[in-house]
Amino acid sequence: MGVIARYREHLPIGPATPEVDLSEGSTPLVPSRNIGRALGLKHLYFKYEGLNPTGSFKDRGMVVAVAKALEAGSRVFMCASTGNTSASMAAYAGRTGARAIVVVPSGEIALNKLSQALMYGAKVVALKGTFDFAFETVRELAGRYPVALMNSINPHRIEGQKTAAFEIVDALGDAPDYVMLPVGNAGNITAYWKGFKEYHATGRATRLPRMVGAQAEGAAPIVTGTPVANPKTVASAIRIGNPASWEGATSARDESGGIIAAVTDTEILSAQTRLAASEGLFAEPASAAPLALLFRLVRDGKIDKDSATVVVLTGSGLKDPDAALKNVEPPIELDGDARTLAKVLKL
Ligand code: AN7
Repeated sequence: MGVIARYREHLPIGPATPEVDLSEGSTPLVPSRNIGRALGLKHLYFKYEGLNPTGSFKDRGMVVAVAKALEAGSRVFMCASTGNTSASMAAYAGRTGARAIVVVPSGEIALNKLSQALMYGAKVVALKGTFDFAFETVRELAGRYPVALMNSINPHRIEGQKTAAFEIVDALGDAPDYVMLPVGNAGNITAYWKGFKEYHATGRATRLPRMVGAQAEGAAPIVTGTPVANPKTVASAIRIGNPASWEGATSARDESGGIIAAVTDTEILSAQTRLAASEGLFAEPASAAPLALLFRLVRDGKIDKDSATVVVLTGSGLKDPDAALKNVEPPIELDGDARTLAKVLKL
């Protein structure tokens, strides 16, 4: 069952909305086995969004945006992307027989995300410049030509993405104390906050979480309060200098009593490795940013040890093996037999 079937009554879906479904959503909320204990946190969970059909949380919003675009008669979808949005849009376009046009910043997106967009049949343009420039360009085109803009300024994306907040409450029985996630174009933090507020308003949750956003130090416009002309970070998914949902992110932060802070690339890569090696969860670099921030907040005594914390792992580590491989020992190259192998391994 996809998110439209599961949360239909909370979504802008009517009898005229075509059925679209890739069994997205319903991702596991994995209790921490080792990191929580090491930090002294009793209730730490990972919302593993990498298990969505295209490997990221984007599928939740895309399924709703695609259903609504089809309902409105659109057959050409367009987006700018740091990779995951384009993979997701291309998949749903392929599935529904629509055309997908993807504009990515040339040389700036992870290879596996690019391979997804191409395999799902999108027309991919690698545009020279930043993501922010690609986004501006696509926005301009969408204003001028009959194409549906599928970036997260499309409100139906936010509607779909809020279902992740519903799932967390449905799994835990109430909202947690902290929800931590990476912030790039800032649609997701906006969507989560909307979801928690809606569940709270209907009484399904008795409280609201504090929203904690993580940006990368070289791409931290919301933290510094100024757009970044040339954002730089190993976490290509959140290499964004002028977020479209800036206002949504600061509202989520301020209304919830949360924070948005920056972490370094070194912290991101080390959190990514620790997450994989000690929890068995391989997430892409952007997804490790909130975990890196959690380490810092715990160190600074800012997180109550009895609190329930959910760290959202927004994308699969398989999206960007190049980034991951920079931070681990390479395989042992060996030309030998069982005896030499045993010796090398010190068995
Ligand atoms: C894994 O795909 O912007 O703050 O074009 O891929 O809602 O933008 C991706 C963003 C976090 C940030 N984690 O979410 C795109 C794109 C992963 C991501 C984010 C992205 P937003």
